Amino acid sequence: NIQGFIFDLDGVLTDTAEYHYLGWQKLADEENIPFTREANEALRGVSRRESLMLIIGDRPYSEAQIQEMMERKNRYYVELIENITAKDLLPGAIALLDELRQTGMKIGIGSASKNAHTVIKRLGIADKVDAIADGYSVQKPKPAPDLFLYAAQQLDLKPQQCVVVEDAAAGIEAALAGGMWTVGLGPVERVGAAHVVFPSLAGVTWADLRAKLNE
Ligand code: B16
Ligand code: MG
Repeated sequence: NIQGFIFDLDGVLTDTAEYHYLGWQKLADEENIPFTREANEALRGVSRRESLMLIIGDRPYSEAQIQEMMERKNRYYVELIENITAKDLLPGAIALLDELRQTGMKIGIGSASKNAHTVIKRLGIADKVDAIADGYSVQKPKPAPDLFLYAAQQLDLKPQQCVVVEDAAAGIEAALAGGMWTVGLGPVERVGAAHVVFPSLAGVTWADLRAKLNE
């Protein structure tokens, strides 16, 4: 039976994708690499290095240059997320978090971001979260199950006792590989592999989830 929820951060509780986009766009412009808002969609839930690799393609950059570009983009990003407040929580996020806590569920965060702690603090939800797995927690990024398994371990739960809420295909894949229940947010073309799919968290209650997960 379900005893905990692990939430992805970007695209589920808040929308930092826009800030990631602005950071990557500035870097790409400086490097004269074509990049668009549409291209940024493919970077959802993808690690920082993997994102850069997708942007630079087969351009011959050295490892030192790659490191420098990752740091540069992160400086732009960190500057942008300084302005995040509770207003940046996505619709339905706080209501579901609070309801789940009231039913006694443990709450974890499973984010690929190395800035997850900062974002969680700025959103004002640090005291609603029992464990955070972030970009520093494990080596292998999603779609490997490692990040979510780490979060479950931190919550002291077995994978099959956890529900992962994700907006990225790689995140759903990771959670399924880890043996967890999955809730996909967004279009079926992206998160259709999940046990349950909703357009967003707006209006989603524990009763809805329990019914659909056959608890
Ligand atoms: P950072 P999530 C992911 O967050 C973002 O969706 C992705 O765009 C970003 O590249 C990745 O975190 C790494 O973030 O550069 O801050 O370490 O969806 O896993 O919460
Ligand atoms: Mg995400």
